[in-house]
Amino acid sequence: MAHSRTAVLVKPDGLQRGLIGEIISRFERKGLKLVGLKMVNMTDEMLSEWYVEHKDKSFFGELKQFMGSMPIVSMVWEGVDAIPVVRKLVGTTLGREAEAGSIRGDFGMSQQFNLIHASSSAEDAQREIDIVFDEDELIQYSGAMDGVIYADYELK
Ligand code: FUP
Repeated sequence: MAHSRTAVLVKPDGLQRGLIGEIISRFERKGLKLVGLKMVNMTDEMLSEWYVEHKDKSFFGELKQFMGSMPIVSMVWEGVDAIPVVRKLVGTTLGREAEAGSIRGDFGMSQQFNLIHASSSAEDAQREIDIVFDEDELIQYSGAMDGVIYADYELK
């Protein structure tokens, strides 16, 4: 099982709520590996590409305005099945219905102010990573704990 990568953004509300450490900590303790991290002011152009699937929706403009209003913290996490694993830790879109124990379920009430974004497919992950990160900003290193997080056959 090859490791895959997923993109995470802590949105302006997550930054203002002081949840950066909490969110990083949840992914770390799960066993995911951080391979990219930076703070970014998302431009309208970046956000139009990021949310291209929503470009015809009524909330598109408002969503971009919110996401561009303050810095976001962008991350790339790596692990076996990283995309669905991170989606599960993040929880469903509407905070007040999201599962208790998930990030949105534990900290959010809103649909738009739902604290965090996580890639939903391999294609989205690659596209989203490319919007925010240059290739040399993604750091390759061996995870010292891989041998206790995964069995050997899971790393092949
Ligand atoms: P998710 O994959 O859970 O982040 O959610 P979606 O792709 O369905 O939605 C993308 C973003 O649009 C979410 F952060 C919430 C936001 N949104 C609105 O702001 N208004 C809406 O009516 C629906 C979604």
